[in-house]
Amino acid sequence: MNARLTPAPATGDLDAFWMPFTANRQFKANPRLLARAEGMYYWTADGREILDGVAGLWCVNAGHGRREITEAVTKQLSTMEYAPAFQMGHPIAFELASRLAKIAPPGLERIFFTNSGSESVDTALKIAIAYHRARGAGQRVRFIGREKGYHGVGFGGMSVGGMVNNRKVFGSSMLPGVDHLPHTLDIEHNAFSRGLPQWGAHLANELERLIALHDASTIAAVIVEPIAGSAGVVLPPIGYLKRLREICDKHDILLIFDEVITGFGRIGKPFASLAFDVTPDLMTTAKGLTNGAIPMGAVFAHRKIYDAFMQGPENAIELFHGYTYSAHPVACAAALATLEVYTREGLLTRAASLAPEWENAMHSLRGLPHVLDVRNYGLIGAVELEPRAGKAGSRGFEVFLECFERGVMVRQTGDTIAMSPPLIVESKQIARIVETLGAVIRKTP
Ligand code: PXG
Repeated sequence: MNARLTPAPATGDLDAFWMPFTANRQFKANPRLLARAEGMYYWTADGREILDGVAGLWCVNAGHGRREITEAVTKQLSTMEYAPAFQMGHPIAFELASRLAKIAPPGLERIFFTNSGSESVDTALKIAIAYHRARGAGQRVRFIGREKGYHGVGFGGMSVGGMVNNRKVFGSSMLPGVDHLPHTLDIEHNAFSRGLPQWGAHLANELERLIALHDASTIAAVIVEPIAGSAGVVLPPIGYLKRLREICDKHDILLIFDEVITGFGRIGKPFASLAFDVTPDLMTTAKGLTNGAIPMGAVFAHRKIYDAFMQGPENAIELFHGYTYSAHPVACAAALATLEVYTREGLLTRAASLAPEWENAMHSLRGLPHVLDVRNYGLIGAVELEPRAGKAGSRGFEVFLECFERGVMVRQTGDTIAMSPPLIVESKQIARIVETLGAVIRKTP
């Protein structure tokens, strides 16, 4: 491995931290330690500058070290560090929910707070089941997810998700009654599409087949990412999401969009459902909600869903669900400050104006050795490399490591390199990300 990677800190001991989604032994032998961040950059523990091509993990949409967010968090910590949200309230939780409702897709004006994308997904699944029950359709308990989907790591999200490594070990512990749509990645038909692929809208019709198999009366909801991120960027073919919406409407099935990655400006509108003009019934978010500064998620529910719960005696708790840290005041303060920054700097729509430049830069990588596909939308991009025989993922990992060595952080999933820079990215930084990646791909055998 590479000897120049960031050395361990003076305190030395990396053993105790069981790292998430990481090859622990490999990492601890050659750690990559980030110590500071500002704007578009990280600095490693040994002082090297790293251009952030992934917004942390798709979350730092306004760039690092935003003073307004830090100040709001500091102020809230010194005013009231915690307040419960069960049978109690605090003002900024309501203020934040109202602000979010104003930028929400049409009708999705009721906001349930969580602490992560995984919690948002499991919350949305529970709301879907409870909603049908509240309407007298308690037999609607099945979910339809999609192959290559990623909906976090809770038992619900894992079950509706479709990434084999996240599932295979936990087989018998999954939710029963889950089925999966086919994914929409088809390199044979769609390689090097610019923006949304033309081919594949008909794949949404597979939903009719699953409905015919299980009967609509047993299905609570369909959950998909408008654009799948974790699986290496999978785009919806033109017309696909609209078709899913039509089929769900026809059969009274709820449609859940998981916008943990696409939410908060990533593709040039506040949410993908606005960009694609398809409105789900429930929308899960996290990440960009607080610019990654404090953990927080939010489920946006259509008013009709909330209203269905507001029946029965007024002193009855309508939904037996919530977290100690739902609407944590410090997270609410971070989110409010984040929304201020997004609004003032036009970041929720900035990706739309950068998209053509981003697309051209990404597609300049077409024709390099081992490049099978380039995909892009908004400020999301991916380059799929040919796997080495018998060593899937090794080429992707080497490319990721060498980019880091050259001062650019990208994200690797198998042999796909994904990018999603902070929405403040400038032209010269787009050029640097893509030139570095190109140079590394050229020299990686
Ligand atoms: N849904 C979607 C669509 C996500 O992308 C989650 C749920 C779960 O969120 P939490 O906050 O529980 O992690 C995610 C998370 C990657 C990568 O490399 C993506 C995520 C997380 C870490 C890495 O693509 N997405």
